[in-house]
Amino acid sequence: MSRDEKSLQGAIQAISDEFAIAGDFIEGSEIDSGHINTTYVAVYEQTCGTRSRYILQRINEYVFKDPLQVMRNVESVTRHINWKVLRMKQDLGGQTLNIYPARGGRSFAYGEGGGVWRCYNFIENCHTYDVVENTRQAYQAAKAFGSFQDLVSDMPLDAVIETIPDFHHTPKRYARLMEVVQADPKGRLASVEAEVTFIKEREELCDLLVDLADKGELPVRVTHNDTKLNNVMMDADTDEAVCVIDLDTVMPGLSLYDFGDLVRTATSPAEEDEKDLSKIEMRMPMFEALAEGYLDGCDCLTPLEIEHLVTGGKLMTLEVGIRFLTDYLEGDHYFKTEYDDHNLVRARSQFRLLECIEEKEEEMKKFINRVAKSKH
Ligand code: ADP
Ligand code: GN1
Ligand code: MG
Repeated sequence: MSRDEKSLQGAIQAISDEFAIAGDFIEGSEIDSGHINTTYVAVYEQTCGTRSRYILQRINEYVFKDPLQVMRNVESVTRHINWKVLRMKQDLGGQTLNIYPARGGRSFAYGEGGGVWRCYNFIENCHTYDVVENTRQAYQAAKAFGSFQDLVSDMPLDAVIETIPDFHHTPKRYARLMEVVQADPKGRLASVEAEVTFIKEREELCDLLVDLADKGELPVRVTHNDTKLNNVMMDADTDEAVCVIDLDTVMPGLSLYDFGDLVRTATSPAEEDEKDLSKIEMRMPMFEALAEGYLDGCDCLTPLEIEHLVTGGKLMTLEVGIRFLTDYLEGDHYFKTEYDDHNLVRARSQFRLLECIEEKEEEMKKFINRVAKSKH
């Protein structure tokens, strides 16, 4: 075992031993599919020989300024939805995200090197996808997030606080990008002028949903706010959606952000960081499966929300592109990156996807009209 590997094993054991896990630590590993938190899996063996896996996560404090509030939100949400999943929505797969207590009964522990850590049960016999392979996966993922919306629809807005203020306030995201463009702190602006022009041409889109929400025409609900495809665990044998994860951004928001991020992450056959833009596509069959799944999972949407489902897809793709580009210009402090231009590559792929969505917008809207009529 290399020195790095030994120290990783030691770090995983040290933090997992802070939690109420039975048995002996066997081994650990890191999961790197998320862009935000540090996520480990730890395997423990009980005296009877049974092995169980656990998730250990360090909440990213650069992103979440108040990690303990994140934990309070996650506690409220899991308390609110888990009994319903087990009692009424077993068809969702039956596995729920549960917090393991730490020493002293708290829901978190401080790591040796600092930081707030938590422990979850490992959702078994499942995996996540970064790219959707077929319409069944698209339907299942969207149905799970639609059902999630349904499950939290009776939660009062003040049961969760904003863990990241103005997370999906797209006009503020736009304004922040323009400030960073002015300041150009890392001298990277020259390489992104075409992208900045692309965004400026779409400034009106940034305001659209926030304006409708401000006027009271779109309901502010408790929403997930980070519904990318790899935030839902799918059964490894059947591709059935089993459990929605990554609850750190569950807070007041718009359902259209949730549907929109599914469109962003589950319609293209290419990865989010695809460099070859010709591989990016908005596949209508995937979009159709997403719309069917989301509307099957959630029946609380108003006619105006349904009318703007496609806007949600366009907006989230633009907004996440703006966020990647802002992070690139600021020096890559927010999203985890693997190489120098990673955030720029991600931003460019979002803008290409947005163009693809714009090309098919009318067709997408027609489908939504049809499917909404058939469900009422
Ligand atoms: P991030 O905020 O960094 O995206 P996530 O909570 O989404 O963190 O976790 C990152 C990845 O870890 C997920 O995409 C999933 O593959 C895996 N993961 C997270 N929680 C669990 C769990 N309870 N069981 C199994 N895998 C999990
Ligand atoms: C982050 O945490 P993760 O990887 O599931 C980000 C989302 C972005 C997404 C882009 C808290 O999601 O908002 O849309 O990356 N999460 C946070 O891939 O900022
Ligand atoms: Mg995630």
